[in-house]
Amino acid sequence: MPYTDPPNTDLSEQDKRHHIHPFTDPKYFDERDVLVINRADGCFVWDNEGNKILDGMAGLWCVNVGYGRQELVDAAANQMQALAYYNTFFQSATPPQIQLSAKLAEITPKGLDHFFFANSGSEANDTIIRLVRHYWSILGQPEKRYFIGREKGYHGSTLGAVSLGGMTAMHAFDHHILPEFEHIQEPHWYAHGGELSEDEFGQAAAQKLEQKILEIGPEKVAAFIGEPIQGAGGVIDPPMSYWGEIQKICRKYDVLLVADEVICGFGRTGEWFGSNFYGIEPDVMTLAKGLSSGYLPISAVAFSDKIDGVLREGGPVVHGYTYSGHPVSCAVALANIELIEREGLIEKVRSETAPYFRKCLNELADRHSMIGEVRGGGLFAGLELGRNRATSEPFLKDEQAAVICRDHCLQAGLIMRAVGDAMILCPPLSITREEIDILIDRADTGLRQTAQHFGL
Ligand code: PXG
Repeated sequence: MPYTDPPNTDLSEQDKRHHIHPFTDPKYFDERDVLVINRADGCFVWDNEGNKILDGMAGLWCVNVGYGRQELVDAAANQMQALAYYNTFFQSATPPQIQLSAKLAEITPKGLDHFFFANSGSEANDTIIRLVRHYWSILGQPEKRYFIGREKGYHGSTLGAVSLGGMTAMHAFDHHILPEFEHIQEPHWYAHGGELSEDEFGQAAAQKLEQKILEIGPEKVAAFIGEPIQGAGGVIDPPMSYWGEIQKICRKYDVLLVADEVICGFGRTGEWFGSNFYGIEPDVMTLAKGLSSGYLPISAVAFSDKIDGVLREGGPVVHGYTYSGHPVSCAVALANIELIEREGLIEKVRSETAPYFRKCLNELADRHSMIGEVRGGGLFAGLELGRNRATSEPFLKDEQAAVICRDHCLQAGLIMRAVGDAMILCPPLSITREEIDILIDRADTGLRQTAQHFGL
């Protein structure tokens, strides 16, 4: 049964006493309550005080099919009853994990037919670091160990994944990233484009990869990793000229191309994967979040036929997690993919909701001179805030404009994320036009109150 107890304000107090929150300043709770969410349906969540809030972030970029889908609940319950757990170590497998591997081979880009399972995007990316280095060793090039990522790239929180990522605050947190990880500037035209056209900037941003490879030495570079559209860094969609050039450079220097599809995958861009959206042919892909729409933790790494062929010659794969290919998570992921297919969700995003979403966001920007840039692709977006679009006058860092706007949006019944000075949206793919209207209306209220706050 869903949780329907009457509001219990003690929950917030208990949480403050006993729980260390990820990505949260503990001092935040000195004066504020914890937002306790206790049920959800479709695109809406309910907090502990009974407020119904539109979840403009699909949880944490993951609830692609929306909340409360009975098909996924049934898949989990049935699988738990049949086989709650068995492992995939030591020559074992389970039917849901086998079926999911075959299904993923069908929907991922051609040639990516081999899957390693884990439980989170971070673990999947750590898997990539280990298996890619192993791949180059088998080929007699053990010195090919460097990974190149991007500034503002996000690939997770484990030591390996945080080193792949380019979040300066995360690097500063424990004063250390692993050696043999480098980063190039993110391809954000609005921020760094200067006098260049969007296309020229895309090329120039990609050429930074070539410069970095030459600086390190191509014989030492194992792979380049990037999110097709950067998510946690502020929804940064590169110019269309970017990815083709990146791919060319990777091929030229025999550097593997890794597409981190943790956010872009499973329909977010109106295609199955961000790689389809940009016409990328990666050697490796990271999958998580939308793989199960967040109903259970599961992630996977997709490897190309070529990499798989080499790994087969390299002896045992000395890597794995107790819950790699967990049968219940795999059953839910399968049911999730079937649901996406049956409801034609990706086609609906591509031809209907994403264009409507974008039209509404552009109209919202027309009404608010605080919105300097509307960016993103498919059903996710970033709205860059500044004091005035016409003069490009930014907010000061300690004015915390986006955080203030986020709080006003929440008051208005909408969950958005604040990243730097940008407001981020990533609603469930099941969102309807009517719900997009509600979302825009509430964002409008939040923005108006933010403008009032700053006397604009
Ligand atoms: N890759 C990408 C592209 C991600 O967005 C991960 C890997 C790591 O996945 P796990 O499952 O280990 O969290 C992510 C996760 C934010 C935020 O602040 C974004 C993520 C996670 C937590 C917070 O927007 N993305």
